[in-house]
Amino acid sequence: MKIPDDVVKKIATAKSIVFFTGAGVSAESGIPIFRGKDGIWNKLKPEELANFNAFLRNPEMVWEWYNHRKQIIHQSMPNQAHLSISEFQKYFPDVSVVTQNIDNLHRRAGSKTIYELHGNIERNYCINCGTFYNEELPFEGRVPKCKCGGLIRPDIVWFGEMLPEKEFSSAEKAISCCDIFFIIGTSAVVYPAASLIYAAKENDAFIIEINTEETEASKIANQSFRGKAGDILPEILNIVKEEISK
Ligand code: BV8
Ligand code: ZN
Repeated sequence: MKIPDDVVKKIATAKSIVFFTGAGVSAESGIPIFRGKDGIWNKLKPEELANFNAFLRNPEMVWEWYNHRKQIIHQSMPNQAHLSISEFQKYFPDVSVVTQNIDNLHRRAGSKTIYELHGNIERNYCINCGTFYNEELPFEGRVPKCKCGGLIRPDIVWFGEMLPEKEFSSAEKAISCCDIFFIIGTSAVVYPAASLIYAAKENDAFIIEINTEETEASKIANQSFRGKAGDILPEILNIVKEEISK
């Protein structure tokens, strides 16, 4: 894959880099994406599973689904895309990850500054008193209950729910002063997360999209690479390392 020299130079001289990621960055770890031909939303309706009323109506079904996804995630490893993003930290002073993913793979790959816009499947809390339960919870078809008797839910942002204020505002701050904004593996259709792409554009960041397909973000990217993140990111990192070592 040819990476234009001016793009290599732009990245190599960056002071601050933000990686904005979606489910596509974890696809090569074996974690299904949401939309598109093999997306999980095709079989399931998000409204039926990823929302609070669905949880109240049928907590066992929602827990079953998240437990199933957690098993897949626990059998998965960070892939070359996660590992390359983590390695960028060795060469640049200010690298942040803003992710829509709940799979914890950026953390497992060694990224340090991560803003999780939609929560994290490893965290759970009581809907009654807010107590957090972040260890593995037993689930034999019965939804785990808090000491206070309240139902415990995954700490994941469901449709119709607000995003965590601190994560979102910290992500906005990082984006407001980044030189390079990578958009990796996202269809850019879920708001308000997707609005951060336009904030990056507003702030004159150089926008680089990596996706196997054209997306909503493609039209505002300064440079788009079509292909798998696990192939493209290591290539970009290697050529930027060469440029830096000159
Ligand atoms: C809120 C957690 C209101 C659950 C998720 C109409 C217009 C605009 C907005 C709305 C609307 N109707 C409703 C809304 C609001 C709604 C929304 O945006 N809906 C969309 C679908 C239209 N948003 C909300 O409800 C949000 N809350 O608005 O609250 C409010 C306001 C004020 C006060 C109170 C309330 C909450 C949104 C969060 C929902 N939770 N997930 C769970 O995971 O179980 S969303 C879900 O989508 C995931 O978090 C996921 O991360 C996110 C985005 O999806 P992507 O990551 O982009 O994944 P996708 O499959 O779509 O795309 C993958 C991409 O990767 C593809 O492009 C593919 O080509 C590419 N790819 C594949 N393989 C690779 C690859 N790329 C590179 N390499 C590869 N190997
Ligand atoms: Zn409780």
